[in-house]
Amino acid sequence: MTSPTTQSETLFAHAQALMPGGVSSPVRAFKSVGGVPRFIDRGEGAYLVDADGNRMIDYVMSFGPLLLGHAPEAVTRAIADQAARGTSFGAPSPLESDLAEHIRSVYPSMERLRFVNSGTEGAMSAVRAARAFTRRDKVVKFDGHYHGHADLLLAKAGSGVATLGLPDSPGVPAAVTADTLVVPFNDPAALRAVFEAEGERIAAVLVEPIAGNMGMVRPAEGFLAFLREITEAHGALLVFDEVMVGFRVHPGGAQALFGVTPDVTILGKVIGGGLPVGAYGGRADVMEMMAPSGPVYQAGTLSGNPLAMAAGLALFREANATGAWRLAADAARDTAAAIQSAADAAGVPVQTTSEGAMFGFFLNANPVMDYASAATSDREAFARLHGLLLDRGVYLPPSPFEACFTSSAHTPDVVAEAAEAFRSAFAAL
Ligand code: HOZ
Repeated sequence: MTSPTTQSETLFAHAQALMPGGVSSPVRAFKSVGGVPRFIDRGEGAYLVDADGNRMIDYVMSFGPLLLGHAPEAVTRAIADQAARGTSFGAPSPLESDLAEHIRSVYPSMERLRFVNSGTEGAMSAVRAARAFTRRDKVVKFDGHYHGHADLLLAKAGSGVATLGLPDSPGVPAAVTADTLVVPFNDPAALRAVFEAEGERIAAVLVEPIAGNMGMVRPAEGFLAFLREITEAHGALLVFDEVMVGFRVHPGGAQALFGVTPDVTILGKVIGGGLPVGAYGGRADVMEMMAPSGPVYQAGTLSGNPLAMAAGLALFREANATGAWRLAADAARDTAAAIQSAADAAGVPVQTTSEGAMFGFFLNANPVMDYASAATSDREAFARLHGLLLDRGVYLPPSPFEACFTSSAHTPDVVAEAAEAFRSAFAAL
């Protein structure tokens, strides 16, 4: 039943001679699950096809943006049309305002926003804005939350560093993270203590409202509302990093789902329909700090790139017209249920969760509330399960510390096919 990997092996060997670890981003090197990373030839709807011709149901979906599945006609046509009109201007285009208007209609808290090229850029720019606005330096983040790889936020950052077992990252000077205060997720007492000690120096609290980079971990009841209260009480800003959950856990993102309004929001790849893009935005008085309105500098030639803007607009138009979010959400709920029932039947302890078009699971007998509990999950069993599923035509994120994503192309038939693979894989575990 082992799927062929000869082509991926050859391509991986070639890539390793050219790029660190053979990849452009560490998690996809399969270090934590073993085996050869599948080199992808193409995506088709809910499926990936690798260089050996293996066709796999994709539950990564480029870590979020592909709400319509791979290569949806509406998006590829919009990209081709725009490419014929120019791929980069280094000057404003009306597409930026069109997409900004759509985003603001869904995220009214983003009174002003700026496009950047990735979630990482969005997070570092949001922190710069918050620091300038509050005239304070310290930033609070949560253990296991990932806000991209900017130096100041690369402290206990979940995701890739957790996957690879790195404490954090060499190359980040201690002085740069000295103002980054890390507290456990879902622990109001710890946060209260930090605010009691440092409240007047804290510019912002950054949070993934549902964590998606230490596996998928929900906020405890009332935790986000507590963040809103304590930041307001101390004159700090609340920043929601919705790079993973935006347009995913709810059509209006996590802030609509939980009814908590942040001061600043960071969005990522989903607003570019899978092309490289990000944005940060929020209260007008905070965002007007940014140049050229205000003195805070942040810039980029490819920011607001017309291809990415056109792709994002096409994705949202098509998703609205086809009810894509609901279809993807049904698929996430049903896939999580299939995992739960396959694990139960095999007697494997599992914790599953889904919200909207996103789901996750931990091979853990106990509920997961924070990074410490996520880290007690059975990583070795996850690695074996990952391989068993690849051989059965299901592609999960190659790390127990990533979340899973569906699309409207994950039809009930596709989910039924995946459910059969889960049954067989858990039985073989
Ligand atoms: N941790 C990243 C997503 N949450 C991984 C991105 C990638 O390797 O493509």
